[in-house]
Amino acid sequence: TSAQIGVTGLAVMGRNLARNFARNGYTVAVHNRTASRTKALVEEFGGEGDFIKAETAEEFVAALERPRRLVIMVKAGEPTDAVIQEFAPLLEPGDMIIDGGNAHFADTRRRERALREQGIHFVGMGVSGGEEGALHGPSIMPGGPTASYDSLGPMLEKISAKAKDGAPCVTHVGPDGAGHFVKMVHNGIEYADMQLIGEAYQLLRDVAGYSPAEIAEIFRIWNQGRLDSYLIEITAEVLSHVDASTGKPFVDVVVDQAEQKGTGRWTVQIALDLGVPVSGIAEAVFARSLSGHAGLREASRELAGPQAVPLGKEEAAAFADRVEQALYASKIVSYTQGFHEIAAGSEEYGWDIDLGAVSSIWRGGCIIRAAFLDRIRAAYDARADLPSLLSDETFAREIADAQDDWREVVIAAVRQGVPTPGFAAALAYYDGLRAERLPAALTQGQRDFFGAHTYRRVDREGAFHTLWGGDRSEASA
Ligand code: NBP
Repeated sequence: TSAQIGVTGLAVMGRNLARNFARNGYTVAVHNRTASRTKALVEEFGGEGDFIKAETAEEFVAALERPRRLVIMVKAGEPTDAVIQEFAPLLEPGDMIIDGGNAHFADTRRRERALREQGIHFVGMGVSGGEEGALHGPSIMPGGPTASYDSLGPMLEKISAKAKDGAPCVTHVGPDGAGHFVKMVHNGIEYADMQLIGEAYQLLRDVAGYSPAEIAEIFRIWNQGRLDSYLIEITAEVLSHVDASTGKPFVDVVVDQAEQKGTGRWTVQIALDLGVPVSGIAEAVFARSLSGHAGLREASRELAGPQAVPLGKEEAAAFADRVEQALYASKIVSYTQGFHEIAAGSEEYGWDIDLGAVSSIWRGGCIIRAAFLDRIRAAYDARADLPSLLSDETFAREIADAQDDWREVVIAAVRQGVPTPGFAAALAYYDGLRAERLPAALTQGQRDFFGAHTYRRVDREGAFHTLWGGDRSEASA
């Protein structure tokens, strides 16, 4: 017998993905650099389905039916290149290499180009949902040649998460690096979501005066409404958890320095290159980085702040409702920015990404899964060429309803000295887009003054320069 699919790289993700394929009835060839992992997988989980254990690369390739489908699930970066170099010479035209790691999309583009010359289909595949997702159904974002999706797609649809309406959380995102690009932005949005939830928590604690357990209850209530999402749900779990050794709220015994692996940072770096304002995601990345500067924070502890006045009980409850509005409005802005980045990447690289389909496949399996994504899906269904999520009538109306409270929350945060870079940046983005006139006109004047960079006029076509150092007459440039 031969395997319909092979997985090499059997750490948590690869092992669980291999088991997921096997549990869905596929024969799976399994391989890992260190053979003991392969052995352990088959010993522990061999009963779940049909596995073919391969010790060498040659055995692994020989076990696969043709065209071969070979999934790589190793550490992103050099290990991925090493594994490709090991296997590519053993493959034939039409075979597929599927990289399920968190590769940078530029690496995926490079690898796809190189392997295409050999006739090998390279599929850069974003996988979200962590180890649980890999086992029970992740959200899958495959890129690569359309032809490879014809044979790979049905298998991925089987192992993927399913949205509440039963739709599989996978789609062919687009050519070459499109899948990994979308996975990258997914992670950037995840950073922003987490930051906004963190800000809501801190406001409820420091301004409204609630305890972590009380805040957990508030999040549980929010989770029954429009904020219903995996991240809100686990936030309530984390906040209600009590540390066994001290009896204190768990959140109070954890060092408040957030780490990051890089995909959020990539989202911001690429957004800078594409000229897309993803201020909410950027603030989330910077907030993690600020938290990690322990020495700087220590040295800054004595800096002056406002006299904080905690709210009374009734005011606190009303304030919590406002925070819900601020969180929801800011969330709409984060997604607006993230989808803008995907649209810009799609345009830049000619990927033709269907934004509605992207919102669809994030509805299940992944970390940002949420009822909210159904609304985004509906927005793109209503209008496929929506210029921005904020142009959708429903979102525009919801923000209109939320904006007074959103502003009040940012004002309260500023007044009490609670940092809310996510809420504030989202609001500034919203007001920036709304503004009739921006000071960009002044910026253009300054640029023309010191660098003769020219400007355009509101009333005439063309580029102009004012002779600032002379008689200040205007010349066509
Ligand atoms: P790791 O990222 O920890 O990678 C460990 C695997 O890489 C092992 O199988 C290891 O083999 C193999 N490997 C390394 Br390291 N260097 C190698 C080389 N030069 N040649 C061959 N194999 C090599 O595993 P993971 O946490 O399961 O993640 C796998 C991929 O999935 C990563 O790209 C990750 O970013 C991505 N991802 C992870 C998550 C998550 O929640 N963890 C979610 C989504 C995506 P060995 O056993 O011989 O050392």
